[in-house]
Amino acid sequence: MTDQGNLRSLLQAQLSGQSLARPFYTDPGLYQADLDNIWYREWIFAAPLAELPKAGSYVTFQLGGYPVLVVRGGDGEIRAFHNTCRHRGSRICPKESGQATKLVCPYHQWTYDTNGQLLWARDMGPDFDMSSHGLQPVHCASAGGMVYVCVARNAPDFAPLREAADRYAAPHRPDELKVAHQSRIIERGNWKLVMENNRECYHCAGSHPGLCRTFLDDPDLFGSGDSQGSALGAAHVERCEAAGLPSRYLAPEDELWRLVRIPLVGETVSYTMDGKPAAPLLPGMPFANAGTLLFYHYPNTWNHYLSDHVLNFRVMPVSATETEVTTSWLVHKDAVEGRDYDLTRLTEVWIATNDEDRRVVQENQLGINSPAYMPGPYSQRQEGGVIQFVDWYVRSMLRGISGPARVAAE
Ligand code: 3BY
Ligand code: FES
Ligand code: FE
Repeated sequence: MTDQGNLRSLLQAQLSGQSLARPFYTDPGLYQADLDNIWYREWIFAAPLAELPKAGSYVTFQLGGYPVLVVRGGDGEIRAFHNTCRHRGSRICPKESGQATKLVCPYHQWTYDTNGQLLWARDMGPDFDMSSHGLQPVHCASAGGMVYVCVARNAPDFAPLREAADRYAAPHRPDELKVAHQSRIIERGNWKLVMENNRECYHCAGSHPGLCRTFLDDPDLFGSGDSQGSALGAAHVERCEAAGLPSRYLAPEDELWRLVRIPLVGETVSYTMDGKPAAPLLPGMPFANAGTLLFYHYPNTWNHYLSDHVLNFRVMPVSATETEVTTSWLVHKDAVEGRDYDLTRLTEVWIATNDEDRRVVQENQLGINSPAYMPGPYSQRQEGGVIQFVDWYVRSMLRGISGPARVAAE
């Protein structure tokens, strides 16, 4: 069902403003097409910079079929490699994260330095060339305190994102943050359902009692396009910009990513049950009631930069109907748990929100699995962000299948 001709007809038959046809959410062949045409071409959020604080800090993850390793070298540079040994291919780092001075393959102990060079391989004979058996590099870059990778041979231009995200995130001091907590959950739903759900708050009043204490359920603030449609949003942007906080809606033409700072409910300042701060004010922030800097980047991340902490969300596809969501809570590195912040207070709202979202996504998937499912209309008012995401997805897939043969690194 998913040869290129069929896929093209399915994509072309897709009506803007309606949810996708069932195979887009259920079919393993289409899942593979998503990997080939989106996940193996775009920049993918891998880890917060704060997770790689010193030389030898590393993080590993599975990007579709590719095990990937991100490591900070002795020179301080962060690099990414395919996590597959140049001997017989074993994964080199089986752990999800850690600290290493050298990368030793667990199978036959071939040993690489943190720059990916092969340092040692036992009994390979006099003609063996160490220098041509280094780890295979993966494109790696950071923006706004977030490390991204791209497994394509030619990665898309990262410069516009880096410039924008670095500038907007700077007052939150992304290179002075530490990971206070991380959670990893599996949602039994297609990755697009996870992203669609995040791009609207039509479901928020019904699902997120904790989050709604502080997050404004107003589609004009965070949907598609400029948030200046909301007078509250416009006033917030003006006040923050005047205090030196980059806040104005900013996105490239295709809205592959979007930055905008929006207010929270009333006098609340953070995602806590009482709306009061969860951690000390980040040192670059002029005031506490700066709301949240919203930043998403397709296909796999949305983020909140608050005045006292930063939340990074990483979405990774696992199968046609399973998606991993990793959440990182970041606070200033000098803040001490128990003295300056309480972990429960810091994390309880989004732990609950993630779980509530997991449930709605799973129910969404179960209903779509029904042969009776038909694409339904999005609310133009409430689901502009979903329409924009789905349109982006259809365009990206069409571009992918009509472009040159797949260029992902072998
Ligand atoms: O995380 C977000 O971006 C918000 C929270 C609820 C829905 N979404 C618009
Ligand atoms: Fe890595 Fe043999 S597979 S040392
Ligand atoms: Fe939600």
